Amino acid sequence: MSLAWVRWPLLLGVGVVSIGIAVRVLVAGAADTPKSPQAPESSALPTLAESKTVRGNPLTIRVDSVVRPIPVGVTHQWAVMVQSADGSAVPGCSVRFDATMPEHGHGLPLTPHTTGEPAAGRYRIEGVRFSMGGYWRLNVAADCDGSVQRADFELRL
Ligand SMILES: [Cu+2]
Repeated sequence: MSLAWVRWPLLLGVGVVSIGIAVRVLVAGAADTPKSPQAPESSALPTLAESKTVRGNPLTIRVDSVVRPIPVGVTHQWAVMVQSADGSAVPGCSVRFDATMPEHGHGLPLTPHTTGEPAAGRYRIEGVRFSMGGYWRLNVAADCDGSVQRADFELRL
């Protein structure tokens, strides 16, 4: 009897925390919506902390490590988000995710592959494993009904 009184507020509390996280993620995504005209193409690649967006034409690509901090020597998942120029999610794309270490001339020990689209425009990438620390370059491409976008991301582990 008295336990039931304790449990309900706990369950409610957990629900509120989860919603809070979901809203924060959505807000973080929305904050990336471009408000100004495209900046001139920079020669420097975007440096990736744990997630990064590359705005492109016709598509904007965002990558997110599902595991944080990004691990070395552990197979883990990434997520690739694809948006159109107006910021809306683009579903049904064919997404490719690969990485190389340009300074060492090798790639990943496994071949990452897209295993699903858990939300519209959000693609699950499995089989990502960085074999060592150092400078990696992620090569991501999305083919959405003939609109093709490539984006490279720098990653230092
Ligand atoms: Cu290496």
